[in-house]
Amino acid sequence: MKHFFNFLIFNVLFASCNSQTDIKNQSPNSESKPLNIVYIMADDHAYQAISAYGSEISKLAPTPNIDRIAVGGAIMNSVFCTNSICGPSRASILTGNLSHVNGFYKNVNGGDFDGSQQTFPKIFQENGYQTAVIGKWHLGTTPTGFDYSKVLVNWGGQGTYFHPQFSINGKEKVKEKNRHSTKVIEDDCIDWLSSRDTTKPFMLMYQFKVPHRDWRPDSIYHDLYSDFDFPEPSTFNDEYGGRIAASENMMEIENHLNRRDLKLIAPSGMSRRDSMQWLSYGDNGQFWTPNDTLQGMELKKWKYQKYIKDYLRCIAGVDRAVGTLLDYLDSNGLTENTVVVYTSDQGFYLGEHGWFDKRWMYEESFKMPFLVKNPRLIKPGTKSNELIMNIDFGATLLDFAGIEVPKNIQGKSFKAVFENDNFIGRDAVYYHYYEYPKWHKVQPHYGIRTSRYKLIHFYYSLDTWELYDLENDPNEMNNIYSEASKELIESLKSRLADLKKEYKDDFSIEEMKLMTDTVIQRVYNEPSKWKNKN
Ligand code: SGN
Ligand code: CA
Repeated sequence: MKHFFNFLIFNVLFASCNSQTDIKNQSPNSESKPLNIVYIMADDHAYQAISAYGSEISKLAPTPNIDRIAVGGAIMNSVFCTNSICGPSRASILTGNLSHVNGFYKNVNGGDFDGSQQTFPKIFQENGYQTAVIGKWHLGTTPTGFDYSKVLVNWGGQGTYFHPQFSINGKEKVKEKNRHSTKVIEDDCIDWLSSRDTTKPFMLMYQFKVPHRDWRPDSIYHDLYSDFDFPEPSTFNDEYGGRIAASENMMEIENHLNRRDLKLIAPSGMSRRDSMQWLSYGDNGQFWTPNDTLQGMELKKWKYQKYIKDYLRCIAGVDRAVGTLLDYLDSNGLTENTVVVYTSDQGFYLGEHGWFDKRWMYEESFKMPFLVKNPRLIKPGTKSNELIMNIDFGATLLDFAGIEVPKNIQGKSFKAVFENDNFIGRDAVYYHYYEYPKWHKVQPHYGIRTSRYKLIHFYYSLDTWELYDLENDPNEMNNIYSEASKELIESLKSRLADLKKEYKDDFSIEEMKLMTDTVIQRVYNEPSKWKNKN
């Protein structure tokens, strides 16, 4: 217990010493024009749904504009999230620190992000950059470190696809009446870029709500992909043998998609409360079928097609919006001196293991898509398998811009990957997920992944280890923990212990369970004074 509260004190000290960092006014670099940054992030965009990554479904639903970033720059194949849910990933990206250090480690009962901490946008701002964040934020507190913010605030900070509500600079609230959320964010970004102070460089965070559950595309995409079906992934009918934690999940396409997800319409005449209940039927595994003849495997396949098509239709909107931005940079002479990143707050399941959602340290939700263009540095068509974590993003962007990277963050710049063919980076990445049981009943776990192996410990109401050989079993269907050599397990456990120490995450199991159980109220989300106003 004492140790757990030490962790809170540690954060406070950390935050106050961070604010002392003085890295003012280093010149952006030797080139005549300063380097701008556009950081684009979607919500729950799986790498399998970006055609640059080459999956079968992405061949049928390509993303030509997002791919332009990879063509003109680099595609990173081994970028990992350190806690695969929305707020925690965003907090780690902003601070360069793991969840237990920045304090935002759960979405549910996890409180609000402490915006007084050092973040990479603040450092850009202190170095003369104009900074803005537009779109999804989902951290409760008003964004800090930005000259301009316009972020989604309704539906618990998730925002909605239609009639989304935004807060501008934490003061003014606006509700969109007509446009789909992607279109609003797309237009707002171009408006901000067009009206910016052109005497200063800029750092813009362009963050979409899509393709988050419940996957509602703009009506202009309703007919897309309606004349064919997408193939199901090879692990679609996984039965979770040898993986107890996975077998307890509540995120199966077959059993946990609700009526709202599949766009059923509640019977007319119901009260709002009853219709909400009717629509969320299925969340807890309640059986339903849209018509009595659709049953069994046919029903599961039907659900998958509904899900994947709406998901990919949402992506079509993002791809368009990325194209709009890239075209704007081209036609305003900005392409050569602007870094463009495309990523997602975490990965996502598109039917692999029979799932939707994220959270697990298994590849599809652990791995983040990451495409980056920096015309001054990165050779077009670069491919990298370097092991990167989301805590590295801010450091790398600062480093690209020639701004000193603070020493007191856990992330590291990976700029050298693009400069030096012999660069030796990390030998392993670290992961820790805490939220339980809501949503989707994923047991808290931590682990280590090297380029070949992955070792996971589920510790909350289980005590089980899993080990995967990613070279021979890339789909992680075969937990080899009980049959692997003692030497292999010992060497991975010893490296994992080193990482826990290095990242100051060496709490006892009891303390970690307490972190899961601790209820930290949200204070800032949807201030009550807004609730009844339009
Ligand atoms: C909502 C979703 C969950 C999802 C979480 C977290 N349910 O609660 O399915 O896992 O968000 O997503 S919903 O029925 O309300 O859509 S995250 O991206 O914010 O982490
Ligand atoms: Ca997310």
